[in-house]
Amino acid sequence: MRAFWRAAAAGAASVAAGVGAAEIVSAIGVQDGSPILVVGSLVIDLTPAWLKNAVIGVFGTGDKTFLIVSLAVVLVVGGGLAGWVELRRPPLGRVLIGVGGVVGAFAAITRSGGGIVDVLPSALAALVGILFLGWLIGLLRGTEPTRVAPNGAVSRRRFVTAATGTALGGILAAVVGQVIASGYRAAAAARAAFHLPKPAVTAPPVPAGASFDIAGLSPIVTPNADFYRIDTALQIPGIQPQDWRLKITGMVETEVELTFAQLLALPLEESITTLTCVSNEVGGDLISNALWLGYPIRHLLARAKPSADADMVLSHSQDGWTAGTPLTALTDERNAILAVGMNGQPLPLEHGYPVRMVVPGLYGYVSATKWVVELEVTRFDKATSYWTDRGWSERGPVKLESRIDVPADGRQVKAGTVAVAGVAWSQHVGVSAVHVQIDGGDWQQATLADAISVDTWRQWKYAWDATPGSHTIKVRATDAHGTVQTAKVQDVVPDGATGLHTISVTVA
Ligand SMILES: Nc1nc2c(c(=O)[nH]1)N[C@H]1C(S)=C(S)[C@@H](COP(=O)(O)O)O[C@H]1N2
Ligand SMILES: [Mo]
Repeated sequence: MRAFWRAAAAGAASVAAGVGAAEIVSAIGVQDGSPILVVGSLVIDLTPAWLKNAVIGVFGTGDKTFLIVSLAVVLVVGGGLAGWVELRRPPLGRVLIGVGGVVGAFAAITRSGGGIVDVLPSALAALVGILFLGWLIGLLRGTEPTRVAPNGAVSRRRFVTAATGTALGGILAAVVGQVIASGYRAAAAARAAFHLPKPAVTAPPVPAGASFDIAGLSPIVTPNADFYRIDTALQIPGIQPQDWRLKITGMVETEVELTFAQLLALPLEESITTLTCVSNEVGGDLISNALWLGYPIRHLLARAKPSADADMVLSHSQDGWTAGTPLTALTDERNAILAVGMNGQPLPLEHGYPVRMVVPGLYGYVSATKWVVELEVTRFDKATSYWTDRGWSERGPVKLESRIDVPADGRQVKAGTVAVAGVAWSQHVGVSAVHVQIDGGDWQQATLADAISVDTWRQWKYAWDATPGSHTIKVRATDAHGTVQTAKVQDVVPDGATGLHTISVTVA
């Protein structure tokens, strides 16, 4: 009987250790994969309405607490069971913990916006739980009296210390994880309650002819969930909108300070702008296009009155990241904005909630500061930024590029007419033509979809008469100045890749 309780305690402690480790990791990295929260929200979704209502009837607004406490009870009881089973029939207890991990992973991946990385915390929880269970049950077995050591080879105290330490460590880790994530979660709650103001200036409608209906071709406007994400933030800054301030400082006549409420009260403008990363390889997917809602930075800079010899704005993120943008890119007529909305939604947390910069024509590392809190007017010969300090170029205009989306590289297609299609961009200049080359032959003119603006990518398509065999397909864009995209291969460092996207396909 004593052994039963000790084994159960070992199991519960192991589960605590696993969950604690996972809570810490999800708080720091994955953000949404907290096993407790994902399983909790899965339970909420699966609970029939009558039971939900009954629980809310009894516990009122404490229903969430009730859920978390119930889950904790389930984890302790389940862990206890695993410990007991592990003592009697190893490795069934460890298998049971593994099953728990699978449930967590399932819950994580089926959450809206859940992705494959969200399974990691649950996988880690299971792994840590299994390791601790094996260790603790091993110790427990050692405490059983044997002929060799009548009082137990391992002292009971050693087992009790190990199990208690494991349990306390796990609980502490879970609590610390919750504390670390609380800023992010509070910001997520504020974002969920926030409704975007109506634009004073709406974006011109996307022309019907801006997109071709071809399976596999990138949609002309990228849904938020599919928008590429690049940043150095291990923990996404959780900014409460009421705490957000933008300061314009440095070489200005008057410093300007703006609250979120003041920003929202300004006449906000919609614009569709493609964003791309300097680390995008030729043919890569670090490029997306969204409808932004924001306020032109040039109006704010006009209030601050930069001094005549300033030529750069060093924008600072809440988490200390910086970008150096040419002052002229923020004061000329282009749509350089402080964005609060993305595709009709408040900025997603990972895309800069509550406020980020969007500057057409420049790679993100020199312009697209997320969680922006300060615009420091300065000079290129006085200040450097996060990535220029790490060897990337001071200036980062987006290069003329094109990409083949369909057919996918390495794909097998049927002989006959095959739709070859993709996107091309020459931000702030515009694309005037796209050509396709099959097996090194003549460059053939592709059909361009209507442009939304010079600041967005443009779809193209080409009807290829595919004959059986292996073929290579290349694409090449020409910009509105008549400049032809270079075939010269350059790596992404220091200022963006060049070269022609080339794919191979087999025609059957
Ligand atoms: N605060 C902050 N802003 C940032 C970054 C960052 O690391 N931190 N990365 C930049 C880079 S390199 C790019 S390409 C864009 C990507 O924006 P996205 O994640 O919304 O696509 O954000 C930019 N803004
Ligand atoms: Mo980037």
